[in-house]
Amino acid sequence: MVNRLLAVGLLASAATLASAGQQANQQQQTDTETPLRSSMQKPPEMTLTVPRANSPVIIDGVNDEKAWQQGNWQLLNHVWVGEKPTREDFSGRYKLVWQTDGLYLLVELIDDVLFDQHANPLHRYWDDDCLEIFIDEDGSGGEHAHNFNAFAYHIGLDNQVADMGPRESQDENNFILLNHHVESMWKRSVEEPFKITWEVKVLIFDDDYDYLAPEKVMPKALTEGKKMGFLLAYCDNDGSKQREHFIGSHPIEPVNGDMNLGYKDASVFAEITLLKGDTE
Ligand SMILES: [Ca+2]
Ligand SMILES: [Ca+2]
Ligand SMILES: [Ca+2]
Ligand SMILES: [Ca+2]
Repeated sequence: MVNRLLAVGLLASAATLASAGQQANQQQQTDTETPLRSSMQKPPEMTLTVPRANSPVIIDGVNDEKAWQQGNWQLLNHVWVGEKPTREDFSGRYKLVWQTDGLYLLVELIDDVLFDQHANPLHRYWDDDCLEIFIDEDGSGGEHAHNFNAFAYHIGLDNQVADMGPRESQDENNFILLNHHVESMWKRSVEEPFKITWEVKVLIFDDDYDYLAPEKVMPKALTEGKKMGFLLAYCDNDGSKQREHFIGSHPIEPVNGDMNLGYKDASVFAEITLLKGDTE
């Protein structure tokens, strides 16, 4: 920009220079404002587009639907807690598609040991193997530990779904089950026994969700162009007291060395944008 202005200055009269300077100034304002508005200040690595499924998805742990040929695989490879696992210990990838009635997720992962040390689905669910899906319906970001500004759905190996609820909720730690928000099924492979195919349908609820009167709250209908906050992660434990790895879909900027922020701060979520179906 400076070089361009210098070149313009050498060639132009004083009056033309003043005019060019005003134009450059206006251009600069436009350049800085437009990307902020369209991407909600998320850098490219924190954004993802999601195609509309062109055919139905059956949640059965089998990825044979045509819809799963849409979109691109995304890696689950950002270490938030613990050491980087070997490929055999944990590796994973995922795809997203959407329909009016919800967000659909296909996860393929390898985990060498499935471990469910706490039978109670509300007791230290993050220290058992679990798939974790973070949703912020309006992409607002912000604190969400004890409110429904955003959700952190922990899907246990028994397919039950736990999250932190409001401070007055039933459990002393305010943990609640939100099983009706998520339909989920996973299956292991005969050919590759440590490989798991996990299919999930997530109903999208906004911050008006009322856990005391769930039958009164309808999930949101999804529409083209909608933007939401999203992260995916896997808590891998193969037999330890606490989870050994927490591996996420996107990088998280550490605060005092801590990257385990998704369960309480939706501002660290990535941004997904719902698009029309593939145009092939
Ligand atoms: Ca299926
Ligand atoms: Ca493992
Ligand atoms: Ca929100
Ligand atoms: Ca495991």
